[in-house]
Amino acid sequence: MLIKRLSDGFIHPVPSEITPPAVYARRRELLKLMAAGAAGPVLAGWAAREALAADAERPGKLAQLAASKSGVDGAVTMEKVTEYKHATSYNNFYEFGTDKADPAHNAHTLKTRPWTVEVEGLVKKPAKYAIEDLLKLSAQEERIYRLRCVEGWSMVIPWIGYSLSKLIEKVEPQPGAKFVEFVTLADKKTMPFVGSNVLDWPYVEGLRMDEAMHPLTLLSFGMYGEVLPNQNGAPVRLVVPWKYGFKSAKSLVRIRFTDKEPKTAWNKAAANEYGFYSNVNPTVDHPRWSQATERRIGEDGLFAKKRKTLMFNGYEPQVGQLYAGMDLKKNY
Ligand SMILES: Nc1nc2c(c(=O)[nH]1)N[C@H]1C(S)=C(S)[C@@H](COP(=O)(O)O)O[C@H]1N2
Ligand SMILES: [Mo]
Repeated sequence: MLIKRLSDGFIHPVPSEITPPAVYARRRELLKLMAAGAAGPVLAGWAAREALAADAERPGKLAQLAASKSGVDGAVTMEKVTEYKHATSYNNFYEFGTDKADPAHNAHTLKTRPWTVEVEGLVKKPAKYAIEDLLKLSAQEERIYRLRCVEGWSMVIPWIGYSLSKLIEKVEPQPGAKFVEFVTLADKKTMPFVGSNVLDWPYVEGLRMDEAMHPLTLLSFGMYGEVLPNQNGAPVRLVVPWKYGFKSAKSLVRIRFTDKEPKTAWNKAAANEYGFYSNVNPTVDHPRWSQATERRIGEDGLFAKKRKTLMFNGYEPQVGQLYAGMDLKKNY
């Protein structure tokens, strides 16, 4: 059955079919088959050719990062994935400047090896993980998530990583742990804006324990089949797809379990604008602008229609229960 499907065109795609999205789709198909344990000699030959084809279509020039297709229901497969060039050139990473183009220009100075992530606070097994060990802690999965910035733009990105819950289970939080704090690198030598007063460095974010444990919350090491570009938060970042982009802290160095709500960088900078929860909510306006619509990066021509922003960024079926009974206007 499987072999027949493979011989039906997967093995010998006509050259005109080898367009980047097609190669990408077939690579994903292969990974799915491999995950199902269907890899055989025929497939292996195909995989070798496919790898060559994929190599020619690599979005960047970074190391590849293999991942199987995710079983977590976070995909937005009906939507077009944002082009790599947009996802890597329009960024917020204030350590490298406040203009959207700054991180792509400046983040080459970030040194991502050696890199460690310290897990501390209210856990039974505090540990300092070398990035190499963190990468191997659980199987890498590819998940297509929307990322929606509080400023009103969004992207659809094929992230690679695994649920943060895998790490949390490993370190065994103590019963008193109610929140998780995420601290990111603040290195004046390599990050030109650390030292400026735009934010109180280091950049800090936080989640409630159940949010951190939710399977959608991704500890991400890559995107588009490769390791993360520096400007996107190398070598490891968070992706919390139902919250505004600023909750997805980049270049993590410390994860701390605590009994108190962490003081986050944006909340400290402007408490009335950036609350702790920061769930994507089209009915709660930012004090200075509406959150009802968004523009998708790459589709932003003069006449491109804005999209309606969805409650919890479209992940309401998965995460709505976490906030049952909470006043989401008060807890913005
Ligand atoms: N360390 C750090 N992480 C950060 C930021 C930052 O300035 N510093 N910006 C946040 C904001 S506001 C957004 S919208 C996302 C952007 O992620 P992207 O560049 O991969 O799209 O990163 C978030 N993580
Ligand atoms: Mo953002």
